[in-house]
Amino acid sequence: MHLNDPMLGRFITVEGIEGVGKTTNIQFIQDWLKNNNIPFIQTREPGGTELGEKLREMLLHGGDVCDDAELLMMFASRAQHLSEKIKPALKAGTWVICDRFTDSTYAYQGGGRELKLENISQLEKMVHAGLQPDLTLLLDAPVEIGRARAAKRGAFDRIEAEDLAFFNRVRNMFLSRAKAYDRYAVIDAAQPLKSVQSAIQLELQKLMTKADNL
Ligand code: T5A
Repeated sequence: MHLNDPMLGRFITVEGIEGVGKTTNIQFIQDWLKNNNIPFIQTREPGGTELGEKLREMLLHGGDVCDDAELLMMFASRAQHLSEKIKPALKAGTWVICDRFTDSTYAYQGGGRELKLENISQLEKMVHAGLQPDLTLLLDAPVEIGRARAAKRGAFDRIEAEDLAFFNRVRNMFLSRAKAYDRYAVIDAAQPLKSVQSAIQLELQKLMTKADNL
């Protein structure tokens, strides 16, 4: 929706299974935006606000959280995030780079946990009807590669501790959404980092050109 309004900032989300390089490449995206004098904020989900970060801690490092509670906590964090941070930034013409957004909910709670997609879709409509990312960079790699990279970082959190079948369902859901929505760019994250970053840079340039031509 933002590409129709040149006064608004662009909304970029970065998605993918654990360990595919989201954190690493968000640093690259920030450097690219700085070099192009584009004002931006960088944020993440779950989290991004005081309430969101508390929910994140409970979601990733708390005790038992049932699947429906997990879904609702993701959207509670998102509602606060949109109201407090994302929407005000976009309105001020600031670009927003977000590490994960609603596509992760479809992938993890819909694909991984196998919760009903229509429930996720209803919550999506309630929390951000009419607002979608302008560009979603899906960093895609086989689960074994992502897991091996993530494992180097140390102990797994509550969600990371799920099995390979869970993460294969997550990955497949991301890929099927990428086929359905034009805003997605699928980047082969199994490549060496330099090639991944060249592909990301191409997508950022396309987005900037579209914005300039409005
Ligand atoms: N979640 C989130 C839901 O279930 N539902 C939701 O709605 C939302 C929003 C959040 C968790 O919450 C879940 C999903 C997650 O389980 P997170 O903070 O997003 O977690 O963390 P992770 O996905 O776990 O992020 P990671 O830090 O594990 O992975 P990254 O950021 O993708 O990977 P990164 O950049 O740290 O890289 C990992 C290692 O690989 C190397 C890096 O140097 C690093 O060592 N690397 C490469 N090596 C070789 N070649 C490349 N191309 C490389 N790219 C990176």
